[in-house]
Order: sequence, then C-alpha cells, then structure tokens
Amino acid sequence: MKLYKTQQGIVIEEAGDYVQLSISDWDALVNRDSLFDELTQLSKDSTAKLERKDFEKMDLLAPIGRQEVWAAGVTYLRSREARKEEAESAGGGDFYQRVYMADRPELFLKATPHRVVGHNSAVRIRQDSEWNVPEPELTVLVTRNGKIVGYTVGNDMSSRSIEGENPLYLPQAKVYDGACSLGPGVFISEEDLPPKTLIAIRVARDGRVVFSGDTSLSQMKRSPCELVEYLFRECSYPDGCYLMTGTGIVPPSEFSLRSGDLIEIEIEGIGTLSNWVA
Ligand code: DO4
Ligand code: MG
Repeated sequence: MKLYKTQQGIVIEEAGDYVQLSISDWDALVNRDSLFDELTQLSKDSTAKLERKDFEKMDLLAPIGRQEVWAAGVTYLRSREARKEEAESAGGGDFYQRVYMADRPELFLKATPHRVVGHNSAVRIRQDSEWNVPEPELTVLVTRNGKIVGYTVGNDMSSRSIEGENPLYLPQAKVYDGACSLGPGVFISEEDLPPKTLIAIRVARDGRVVFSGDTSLSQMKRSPCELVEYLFRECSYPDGCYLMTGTGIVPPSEFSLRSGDLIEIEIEGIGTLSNWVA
C-alpha cells in the first residue's frame, strides 16, 4: 500500500485502487504505530474512491509534514571507498574506514522539512561547490515511538568538494535548501524489505544518460532497525522522522551534476523519484 500527500489531500493506493482520506493531518496519521492496519481498514471503509486519472491530476507534494530528516553514512563498501579517496589529502581518509567498522553508525541531520522537495521538483547544487552528486538512498519513515512504518525513495544531494576539503565541513556539504528529495509516496508495510531489493539511478543530460548504477539492499552493512535504534538514543522526535540509510552508488570521480540534469532513482516495490537539477 502507498501513501501520497497531495495539495488536494492524502491519498492511499492499494492494488491500483485510489482512495482519498477524510483525514488531513499528515503528522498525526504517520505517527500511528499500526499505520498499515489502519490504512487497510480506511481503504476498505472509504466511499471516496478515486479514478487513477483523477489521482494523476492531483498536485503531488513531498511526503512530509513536520518530520526531521536524518541520514546515515558509510553503510555500504562503495561509499567507504569513495570517501576514503576524497578525504585522503585532507588527512581524513581513515575516518570512513573506522566508521564503517565501528558499532556506532554515522548519523547526521540532513534536512528540516522546508529543505525537502518532492517528485518532479528541482533539487539544488550549491553555488560554492564544484563537485556535486546525487545519493540514492532507501529512506524509512519512523513514528515518534521509533517504529518503522514505511519506506520511500530518497536523494541525499551532496557536495563532494566541500566534504572532501575537510570532514568537519560535512553539514555544509549535506544541508542546504533543496538538498533532499523524497517520494513520490511512501510504501507502507509491516515487513522488512527483501535484501534483494534493487536500487537504481539514472542521470540524463540533454536526453542522454551520463551516469547509471545500481545496487541492492543486501550490500548494506547495517539494518534500518539498527540505525533507528541508534537514532533514538537520547533523542526524541515528537512528529516522527525520516532516516535515509546511506548510499551504495557513487558516480566515478570525474562526474559532477549540472543544472538541467534529470535524476531518476528507482527502488523496487517503492517507486521512482524524478528530479531535475535547478
Ligand atoms: O560521511 C559522509 C556522508 C556519507 C553518506 O552520505 C553516505 O554514505 O550515504
Ligand atoms: Mg548519503
């Protein structure tokens, strides 16, 4: 089942059937620990069925209310290798290997809601950064009680030049307006995603694919539950939160995004998130 936030209201999609909910409070809704069961019931009871064509005319918004967006780093070997290379000359090459091996994961605040964009909107690159990449990441929706109730597609837009100059610049490399994209909707499920779930990215420039790559969740070193357990240590999230679980795909060093590029990220079973670079 998928949950969508639109300008016209909240919509659920179950096996090709669309229902518009009478509930309009996103923050209260997504904090229900039994979200899957409740949405299943609402979808059965509702008389407000929508045709697919009517849903497609609605204005899709990023699936977020007041949730903070956090992110985990260096959860895949590919990310560890890329960062090690990038930070070596700044003396930070070793940090990434250490965090990859450590019990404690790397967790950082990625975005407050106003910095998040949704499907078919523009993500941004920083004006003071020369080397910029998308990071395709499975992103989990977590209730205020720490329960994972859904999954969405995330793009952790990053400045590799700022991050590589000094690891202490990480917040500037990661947090800026339009640096985070989520959507199109949220896949609501009680189950863990299968490890074979594919994550794929394509970047097109002037209609030509200039970068593509894929990985699967089986390549991730830590589980979403383990990351959430650390995230909730000594920190509360009154409106719930999103957690991006790290990237397993990093473009080659000579690649940098340009204005006008189209980024498409697909996670099997969840959807495809498309954004153009402003
Ligand atoms: O440590 C730097 C950021 C890592 C990251 O964003 C990732 O691995 O996805
Ligand atoms: Mg990342």
